[in-house]
Amino acid sequence: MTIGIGIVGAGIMGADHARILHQGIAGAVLAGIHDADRPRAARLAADTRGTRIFETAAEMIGDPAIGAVLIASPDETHAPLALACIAAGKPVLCEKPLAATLEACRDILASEIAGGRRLVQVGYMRRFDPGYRAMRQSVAEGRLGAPLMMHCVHRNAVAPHYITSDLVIANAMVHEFDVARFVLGEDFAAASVSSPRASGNAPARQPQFAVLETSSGVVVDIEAFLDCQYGYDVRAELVCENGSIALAPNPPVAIRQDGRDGFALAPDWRGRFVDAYREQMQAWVASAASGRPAAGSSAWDGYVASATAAACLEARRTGAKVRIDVGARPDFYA
Ligand code: ISE
Repeated sequence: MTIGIGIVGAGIMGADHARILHQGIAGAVLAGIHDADRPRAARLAADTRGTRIFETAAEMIGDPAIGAVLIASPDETHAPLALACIAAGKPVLCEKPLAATLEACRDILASEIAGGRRLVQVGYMRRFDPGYRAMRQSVAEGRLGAPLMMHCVHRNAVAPHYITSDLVIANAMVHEFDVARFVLGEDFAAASVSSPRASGNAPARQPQFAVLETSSGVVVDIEAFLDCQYGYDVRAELVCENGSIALAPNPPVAIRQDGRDGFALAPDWRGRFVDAYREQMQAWVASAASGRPAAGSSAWDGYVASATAAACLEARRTGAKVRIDVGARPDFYA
């Protein structure tokens, strides 16, 4: 059985997902594109050898040729689109964040639970990166003793103009919120945030530095600096009682040239996480075909990442340490 995938949004991420599908994902075919900007949809359709263009997202979601929907449109559209897909009984891979507000995240949870099927996977692709998976496994096996601290660095060369200091947290740092929970296997209990002064290269946007505590007392620090100029740089080290485990440079080859010895950096996340994006897509298609819940982040995980971001935004605003209480996870998401 081959599932027809419809993509909403033909921007950077929509185009990247279309390319991955077009290059070949077992059990799936790119079957439709919708973008509010029709010429942009037409360009992507042409790049993917004439994929069908739908005039509205609703038409695409309702079309029998579309078996599952990938949402890569602006954040405010995620919730209405995900709700429409749940109503139509179609699996969804929704780019992060799950929704633009916590209330909208809760609407998605309620609608999925009411429908009785887990249809939503959130595009926190780092869960499919081998480095983070190895960290998670080492925690699960207890090989290095109990985890004590996790240090995370998240740098982009240059951020788009619309990314505000708040969005550095709500749109970029959310990756660390999700993947640190994935690695540690527990929720956060408290957050505090410091905002260093802005770089002269991007005077309107401050880097953000968060310190989170998990319920068992692990401390996770996260630097998010989206204007570092030199490339895409994501690092993580988990420090445990008897050793530490860290992400290795990616790609794992060093280049010696012009008197230097070093590792090349990808210009942005699409290159750094190219394999993770592909694995994420393949896992999503497999879950859509089998009807089993997706292997990646669930709607609950998406909600928790956004709730953690909301706590960090409050901590940034008030300068206080903020308690994080996401409530009990419904059994539906166990
Ligand atoms: C950006 O906002 C993203 O969406 C990417 O997924 C992330 O890896 C990148 O660092 C963010 O700035």
